[in-house]
Amino acid sequence: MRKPIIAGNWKMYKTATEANEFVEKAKGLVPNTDNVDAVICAPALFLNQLVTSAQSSPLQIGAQTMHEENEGAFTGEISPVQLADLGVKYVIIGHSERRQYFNETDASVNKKVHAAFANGLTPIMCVGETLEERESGSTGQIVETQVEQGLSGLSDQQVADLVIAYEPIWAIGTGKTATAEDANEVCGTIRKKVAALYSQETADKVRIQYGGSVKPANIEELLGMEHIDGALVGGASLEVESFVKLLEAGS
Ligand code: G2H
Repeated sequence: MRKPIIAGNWKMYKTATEANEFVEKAKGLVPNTDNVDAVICAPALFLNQLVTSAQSSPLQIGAQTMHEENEGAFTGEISPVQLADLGVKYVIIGHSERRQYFNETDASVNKKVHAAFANGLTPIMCVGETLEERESGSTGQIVETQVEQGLSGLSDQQVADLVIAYEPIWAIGTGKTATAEDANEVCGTIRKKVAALYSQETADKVRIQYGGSVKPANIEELLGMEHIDGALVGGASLEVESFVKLLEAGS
């Protein structure tokens, strides 16, 4: 059985003080995480303090992006070596906002996924279609291509350990959610693609999250679907109470 993973993606929200308050408050409220992985992907500035403050809690800390090189003259960037050294466990790779505003491509996503594994980080690799692509009926093809190119060159074991987040771009921060059935269908397409590229055994192990306006009101239905193993959550992960409700639904 795949263990659900609920990951908050704070994007560019919160100050250092607010981030600390969140973790302190969450410590007493986060449910037993034997049955669900609870992750907060925070702005890079707070990762150091959050890894320390979350140590005595079930929360695990993730980054929202990283560079693919271990070091170098890349002003403003953060390397996988630096993240791993801090004790960060997860890193979101290729979020649609990175693809849209920072020119990330399937090729750069692939390099970053390899770099994450090389440094002991678990990548949360994001894929998803635009509204135009959905309306033209090419969702399956778009997502399959993103999966194939993003995973290129990875071993079976790495793919089994990976987390894939299916985030339809039209559902991000818009309040529009894909129906649970639609989300499950695309997550099923992703799993089938992994089975074709690797093996059914590997496809049965990879965890696939849904992301895009997930909230306490819709999480249970989404998690009840065969191919949905968790959620990548933006807005509804910013308040402790709401994040805890999401975890409770997953545990
Ligand atoms: C999609 C999601 C988090 P939200 O970007 O990755 O954000 O839940 O606010 O739609």
